[in-house]
Amino acid sequence: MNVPNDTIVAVSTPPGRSGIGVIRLSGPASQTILRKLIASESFDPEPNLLTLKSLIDPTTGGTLDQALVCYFKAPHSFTGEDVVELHCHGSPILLRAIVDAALQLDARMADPGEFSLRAVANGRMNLTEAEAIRDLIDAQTDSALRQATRQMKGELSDRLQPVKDQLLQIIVRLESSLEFVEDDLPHLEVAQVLRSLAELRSSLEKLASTFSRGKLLRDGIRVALIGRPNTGKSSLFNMLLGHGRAIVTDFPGTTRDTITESIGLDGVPVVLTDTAGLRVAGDEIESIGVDRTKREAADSDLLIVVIDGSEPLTEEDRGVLSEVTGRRHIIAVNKSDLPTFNLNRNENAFSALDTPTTIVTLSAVTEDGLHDLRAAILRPFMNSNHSAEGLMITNARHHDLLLRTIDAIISSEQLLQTRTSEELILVGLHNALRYLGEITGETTSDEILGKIFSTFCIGK
Ligand SMILES: Nc1nc2c(ncn2[C@@H]2O[C@H](COP(=O)(O)OP(=O)(O)O)[C@@H](O)[C@H]2O)c(=O)[nH]1
Ligand SMILES: [Mg+2]
Repeated sequence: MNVPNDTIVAVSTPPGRSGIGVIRLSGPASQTILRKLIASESFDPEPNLLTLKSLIDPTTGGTLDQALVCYFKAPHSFTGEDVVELHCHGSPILLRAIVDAALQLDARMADPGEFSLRAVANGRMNLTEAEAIRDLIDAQTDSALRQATRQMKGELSDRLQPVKDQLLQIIVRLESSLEFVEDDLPHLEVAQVLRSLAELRSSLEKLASTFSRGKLLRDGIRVALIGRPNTGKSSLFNMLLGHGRAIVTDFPGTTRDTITESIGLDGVPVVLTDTAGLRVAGDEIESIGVDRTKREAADSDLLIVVIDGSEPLTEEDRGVLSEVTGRRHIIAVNKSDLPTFNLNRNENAFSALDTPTTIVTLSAVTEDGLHDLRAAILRPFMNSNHSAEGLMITNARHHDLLLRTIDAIISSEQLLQTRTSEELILVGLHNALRYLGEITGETTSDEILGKIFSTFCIGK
């Protein structure tokens, strides 16, 4: 991997005011730049120790800040290069001024993820570990965080290593048999290789199948509450959130805009949207709200159609129900606490829907049925084979490469069974090995690496 040999700088803490803000430098000039920033050419910092210093503006000579500075000597740093951290006061203007000073002293502004890219290039971590740090930073629930931590510690690469070793052994065995055997591979040899390949494949298939759950943990699901006004969408939204976020009134059309909040359900991040409801709008604001509702509904993974079970279905209700045909949805029949509540009278309308339907009866007032609703939201996305624990594939890139590895192994198995062409069998197995190497970064092209690291934060 080609990495430039210059010195980069970035603010590593989030934008905005804070107690402290950390600026990070990495590259051969880090220490020289530090000396100039503290106006002390002879400063010989002890690695890994914080020292309190005044930061000086190199052009004006004025004091910028009092900061704790720390030097990490290559290769014992995050990036494997000389690194300097400046723990300054967390003023955005101050941090900008210090970064500007470093830029004048020949540092370059770091690209997103460039510190991590250098860490991978210098062998401080592998690609899956770097990606796990990004996932850790982005994690939205405890479960997603736990998965990221496991992968950051190298669990995924550790799991893949024996597979790679075995694959390599098989390749070596096949290659040497080919050299010595005049005609075909002996029967016994073929049977053994086939058995080993089947074992490898099944362990990879097992790992790949955890992706449905792993993806869910990382990306979550988008859920929209839809229905005619006054059925209790905002009340249910607040109930799922656990606090009163949306305004609830008796007046139809109160919710005029969409409101979105995130909740965690069983460790799965759920982005929940309360909508203005679908109806013929009374005025312009409401009509914009209704348009947004339609857009929001189109973007969602799951729709919750809220029906007022204390009243007969109206034309508007039927209109909403007709819009969910072909979409993943739940019908939430609300207001079960009211004496006029009657589920049965609507059953015909529900059973007329041609998509599989889950019906949940509930009350936003008594919170009866809340548990059922939460379970119904997750059910369509859960693969019952998987527990919430254990190592999971959470990254689409890893999943895709696992599937390619499996395909390559399958095609080699088929060729081996029919004894078609030994060379082609080997090509397939070499491909499989390369795909596995792309997961951990050994065989990933610079272009792909660039794409991956561009999704990281600045300063990471
Ligand atoms: N009795 C009863 N009233 C409810 C229930 N859910 C909502 N409501 C009432 O129905 C009215 C409309 O509720 P709201 O959540 O604003 O409906 P939206 O227009 O669909 O968002 C309000 O007066 C709520 O208090 C319920 O489960 N039981
Ligand atoms: Mg509302």
